[in-house]
Amino acid sequence: SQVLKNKLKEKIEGWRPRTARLTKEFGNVKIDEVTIGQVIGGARDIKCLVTDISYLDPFEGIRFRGLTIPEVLEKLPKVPGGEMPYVEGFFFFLLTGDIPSMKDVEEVAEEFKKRQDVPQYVFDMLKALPKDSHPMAMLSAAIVSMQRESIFFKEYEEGKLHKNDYWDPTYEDSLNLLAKLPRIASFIYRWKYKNGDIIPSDPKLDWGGNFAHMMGIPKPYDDVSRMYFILHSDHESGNVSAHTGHLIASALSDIYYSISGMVNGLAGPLHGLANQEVLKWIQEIYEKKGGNVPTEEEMKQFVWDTLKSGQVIPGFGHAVLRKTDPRYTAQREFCLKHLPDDPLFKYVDLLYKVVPPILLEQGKAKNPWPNVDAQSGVIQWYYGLREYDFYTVLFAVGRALGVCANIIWDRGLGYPIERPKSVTTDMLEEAAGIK
Ligand code: CMX
Repeated sequence: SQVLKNKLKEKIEGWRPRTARLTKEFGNVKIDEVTIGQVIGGARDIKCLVTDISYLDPFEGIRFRGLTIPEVLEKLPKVPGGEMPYVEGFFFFLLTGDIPSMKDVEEVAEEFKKRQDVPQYVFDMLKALPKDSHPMAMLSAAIVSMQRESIFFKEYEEGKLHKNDYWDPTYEDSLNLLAKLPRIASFIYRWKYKNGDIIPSDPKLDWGGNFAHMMGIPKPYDDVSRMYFILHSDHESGNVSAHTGHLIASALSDIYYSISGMVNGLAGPLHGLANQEVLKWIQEIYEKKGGNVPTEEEMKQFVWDTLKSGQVIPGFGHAVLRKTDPRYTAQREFCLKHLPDDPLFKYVDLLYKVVPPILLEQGKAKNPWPNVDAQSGVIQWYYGLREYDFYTVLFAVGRALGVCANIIWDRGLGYPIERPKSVTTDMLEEAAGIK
């Protein structure tokens, strides 16, 4: 079906004059200035990227195509019998900015189903890796191993592609890759942790539902998966994973190279891996307390001990957000509804109470509030997914939706290769007037 592709074509062509006019007529208009602190400090807050897929307000949190998380969860077509929207419909929405009809959703779901078969060599390659390889390394390797499937790469090599059409094979590559991710991720899980007992795909199911099925986890894990993938999809373009994907793609490397690189960035403990770190950290208290929920005083002591040993409190703080992450809140609401009495949820709830005042008292973190990672592992644990090394793979599958959407639009609008400028320490000292 061409419904999504035709709509996307219309949207991209309609948008191009806006981007072209801004560059041609207003290219010298200043929107920011850069300080020495920002240059040394990881380019924090410098406005130098553009995306229309999502926007992160420091106080309100993320909006996808203008909608808040509660609005997205409410407005998008839901899977019959479930509480959560179709991931397929959400992807349509990310790409076009329009709420899809049920018919649109079904057509995208059909596209994904047609493209879901994973080449055998991917599984062979994964099986050849040592079993103690980190699942994120396995995922990244699986994705890059499929680079030979890239339609963009082939068409570019053949010299057939006009710049205005770059987005088209990028779209095809994205759909081909996204369709396969539930299969690859669940294979890694079952191969690594369930003695290679692989569950075949069920062609009747939607993308999120089929993932839950292939993981071997019963309902309502299908809804947990859909929610998880939607919440983790995009967080504008400056975070490490999205930025890495965009940067690699800006060299016209194809989707397989770009998304594999995106996965590698997400695998760091300050970024996606934090959700695994949260679980590991909570488990430590859990074991110390023999499974009992600690008192508020005990929990405070544990938080201070972690800080005093020079470690960060995983799941708290954010480079942009200055308020509780709405992705945290959405998952908290899910927990309050489905697992209010779960002991780990009680831990997380207690942390929500004790950590922010401590981080404020310590006075270092600019944002003392919890981020998405503080809550997500608890839900996975509750539904039986206890191999927390795997959690960041779930994040990556979700994040691939947003990063693919961004890369398709980058190509559609003809954004150039990215190349910020460096300076030397001498130059900064000169600018500061101390040299
Ligand atoms: N615990 C302890 N210290 C923290 C902290 C936390 N949760 N968050 C920030 N700080 C410290 C920083 O380490 C930094 O200390 P130094 O001055 O000694 O280097 C200081 O506070 C200032 O940092 P910041 O400007 O508030 O935060 P950054 O923008 O540099 O970093 C982040 C943001 C997320 C990396 C940081 O808050 C952190 O390490 N949090 C814990 C890890 C985590 O949860 N990451 C996941 C984020 C969401 C995601 O991407 O998945």
